[in-house]
Amino acid sequence: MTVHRAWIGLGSNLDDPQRHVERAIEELDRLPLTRRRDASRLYASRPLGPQDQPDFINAVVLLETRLSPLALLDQLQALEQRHRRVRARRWGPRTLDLDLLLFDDSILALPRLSVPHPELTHRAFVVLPLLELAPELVLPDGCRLATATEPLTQDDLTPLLPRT
Ligand code: ROI
Repeated sequence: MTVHRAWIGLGSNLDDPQRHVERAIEELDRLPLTRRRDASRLYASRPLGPQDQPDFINAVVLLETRLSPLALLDQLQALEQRHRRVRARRWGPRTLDLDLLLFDDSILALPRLSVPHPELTHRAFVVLPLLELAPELVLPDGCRLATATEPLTQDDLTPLLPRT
């Protein structure tokens, strides 16, 4: 079975979000047939969408996995459920969001899963942690992430102090 590289975006803005994200980063290393290869710093970010909700904590993780994209998606959704994911409304607050951003150079448009993540290049809280880990990252369409993104402002994104 081949080893795949999967990039995961993490986000939380409820119920001690830093703890949710830190625990999820550890738990991603324990998924079946999967190893965590790298993790970005944690970033505090202003909410995209409705502003009447707490700031988010965001991070990005690189996994090596022998799971298929849909098997990995199942694992990510189960992990979200173990954090008792609450998602009261669309674009509203949540305890843990795990997005499959990239899977090798795959381009997938399945009913349950679009890869690359359709919002990938529009979201500073995804792009900047990704570029922290992989400044030279090339997207499946052959474009470098660093140049594919719209002008993104770092203003709404603050790295937290390194975890000890
Ligand atoms: N805003 C930020 N800053 N970070 C997120 O992870 C995030 N996730 C979401 C919405 C509600 C769109 N806004 C977000 O799902």
